[in-house]
Amino acid sequence: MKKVLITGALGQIGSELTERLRRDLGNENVIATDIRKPDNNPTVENGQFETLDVQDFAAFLDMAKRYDVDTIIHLAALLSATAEQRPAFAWQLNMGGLMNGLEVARELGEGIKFFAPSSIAAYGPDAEPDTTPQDTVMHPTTMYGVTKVAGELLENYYHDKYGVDTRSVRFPGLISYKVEPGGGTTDYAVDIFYEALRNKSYKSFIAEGTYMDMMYMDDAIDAIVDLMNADSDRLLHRNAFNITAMSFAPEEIAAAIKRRIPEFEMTYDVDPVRQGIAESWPNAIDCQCARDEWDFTPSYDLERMTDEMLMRLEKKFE
Ligand code: AKB
Repeated sequence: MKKVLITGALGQIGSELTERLRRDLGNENVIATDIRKPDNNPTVENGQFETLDVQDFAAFLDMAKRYDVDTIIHLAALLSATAEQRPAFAWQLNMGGLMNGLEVARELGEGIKFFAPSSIAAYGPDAEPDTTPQDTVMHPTTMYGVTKVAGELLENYYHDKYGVDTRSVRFPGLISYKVEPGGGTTDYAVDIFYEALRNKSYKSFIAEGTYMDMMYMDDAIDAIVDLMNADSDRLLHRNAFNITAMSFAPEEIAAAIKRRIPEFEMTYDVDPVRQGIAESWPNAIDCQCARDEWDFTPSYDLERMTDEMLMRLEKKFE
C-alpha cells in the first residue's frame, strides 16, 4: 500500500481511515473522495480531496489512473436501515459501486490491492447465532445483507479470475466519536453516548436482550491496515474475515454508561424495522480465522470503549 484512493471518505470509517493513512503514507499519497464536498471536516480537507460518484465508472477509472494509485479502499455504500427503505437503490449503489471499483482495479493491472467491507449482516437467521463460524450458511434476509454476500463472492471472483488482491472483513457495529454513522441498525450504540452526555437519557430503538457484535473505531482502522499489510501467503480466507471486539445488548451498554453517569436512564421505543434486522443477525461471531491468519487483536472491550467515548465526546462538546 503506497498510494491509496478512498471512496466514501467523508463517512464514519472513511474520515478516520483517511487521517490514519495520511499519517502512515504521507498526505499526498491518500486521495480522499466522496460524492459530497467536505463541509468542515478538517481530517479529510487537509490533503488531496476529489468529488467522485462511484457509479460513474469513467470518472472512477480516470481518477485512479490520474493519481497512479496501487490500492483502492471502497467504502461508499448504504447501510442496513436505509437499504431496507430503498432496496432497489441500495442494490444499484452497493453493487454498482463495488463492480465499478473492482473493474477499475482490474484495469489498473495485476497486484492492485482492493478493500471493500462486508458486515455481520451477510449472515441470516439460519446461521448459528453464537460463535457464528467463519464458514457457514449465509442466507441474509435484508437487502443490505444480500449486497454484502454478493459483494464477498464478487471480490473472490476478481481475485481468482483476474488476480486483483481483494481483501475484506465482516465489520460489526462500529462505535466512534468523530463522525456519526447514518442509516445503520447498530447506530444506537453510538447515539446512546451523545444522548447520555446531552440529556442523561436515551430511548433505544433496539429491544432489551438483543445482542450484536460491536467494535471501537480505532480497532476497526487497525484491522483494515493490518489486513492490507498482511502477508498474502498466510491468508487462507479473503472475502471476508469475521472480526469483532465485543457483543452486548442495549441494557449492558446502558449499565456501563450508568456506572460513569449515575443519573443516566434508558427507556425503549423499539423500531420494528431495525429490530427485525438486528434479530436476523448473529449475537456474536467467531473471529478465530482473523486471529490465526493475520494476528487480529482488538484492544477495546465495553469498559475501555465506554471510558474513551465519554471522555472524547465531553471534549468535543466543550
Ligand atoms: C449497520 O448497522 O448497518 C452497520 C453494519 C453492522 O454493517 N453498522
